[in-house]
Amino acid sequence: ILNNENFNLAQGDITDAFSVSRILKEYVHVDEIYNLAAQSHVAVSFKQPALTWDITGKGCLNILQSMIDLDMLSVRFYQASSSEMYGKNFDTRDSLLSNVERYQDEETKFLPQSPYAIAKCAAHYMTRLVREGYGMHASAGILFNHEGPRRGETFVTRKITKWIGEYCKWKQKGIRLTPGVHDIDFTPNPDLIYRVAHDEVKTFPKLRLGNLEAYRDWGYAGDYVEAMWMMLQQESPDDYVICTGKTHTIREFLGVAFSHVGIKDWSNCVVQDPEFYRPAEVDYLRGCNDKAVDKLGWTPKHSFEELVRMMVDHDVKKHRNDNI
Ligand code: G4F
Repeated sequence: ILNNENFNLAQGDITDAFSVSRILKEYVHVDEIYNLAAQSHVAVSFKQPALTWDITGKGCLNILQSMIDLDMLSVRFYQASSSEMYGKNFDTRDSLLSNVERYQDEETKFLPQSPYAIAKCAAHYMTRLVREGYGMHASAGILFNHEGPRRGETFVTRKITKWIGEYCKWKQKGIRLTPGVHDIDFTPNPDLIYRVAHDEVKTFPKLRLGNLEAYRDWGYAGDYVEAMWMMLQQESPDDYVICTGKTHTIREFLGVAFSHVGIKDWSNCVVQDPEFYRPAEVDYLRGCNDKAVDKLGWTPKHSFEELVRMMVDHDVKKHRNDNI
């Protein structure tokens, strides 16, 4: 994208209202503004709540207030809202045990469970306010988890696929596997995977994760970006849930990812570590995309299994090519 002659990178800081306003002054005649700026890691938001608030919450205010002050009321605006805003809305047990299928949609109440989600709620309501108060074409996409090979390496999906890529590379490293790891005559460290070849013992750190029971409605990021653009092409602004309508646990993600590289039982590869549990968890996310399908004509094009395999394939290939 940096080589595209139509692409301009302007340097600024979303938390600094003067900086935002200075940049927007140079671009008052643009057609559309998309705000995807965030400290978007939920676990990090518990450790850096004020920073998260400044970027994720106040950042949106800084853009919208600058647009009002600069009389940019006819510029279309997109806010990246998040399914994290639903928070504690459904209890997993309720959702699974009740006979009725349960989904979150545009009418579902927000019960945010993290500083990140609270900041996203503030930005969401600010977007609605400028739409209703100033007549701006401001829309919010309530996006459920969207993933792909470009996902940051500390989010659970990419953390898993990156580990698999590194592990496959390690396994390939030319050591002939000797059957019977049990023959090792010392107590193995349960945090490590061992391989023995002749007299040589090789180790690899296991994948350390937190809660494996949470449900997420995971889709492919590329499909979701298309939905963002479609929202701003509508005659009227509105809020839309963007999701697949299907939900899976982290455990299920692990199952599909590991079996794609031929590992049926992944239990010896993963360690559950309290460090990766959060002070408050969002147990169950499953969206209803009826409104986006009906009004935007949008549908997700990639299934959960395709998404997982795409990410695993990317990381296996990446690490095979890297000289690690
Ligand atoms: O991948 P995650 O960190 O994503 P999370 O918290 O659902 O948030 C993502 O999706 C939101 C949309 O709903 C976005 F708004 C947000 O910006 C971000 O993109 O965690 C997913 C689940 C959680 O339940 C977490 O507790 O995975 C669980 N998990 C288990 N072990 C882990 C880990 N999460 C991370 N990041 N790292 C772990 O080791």
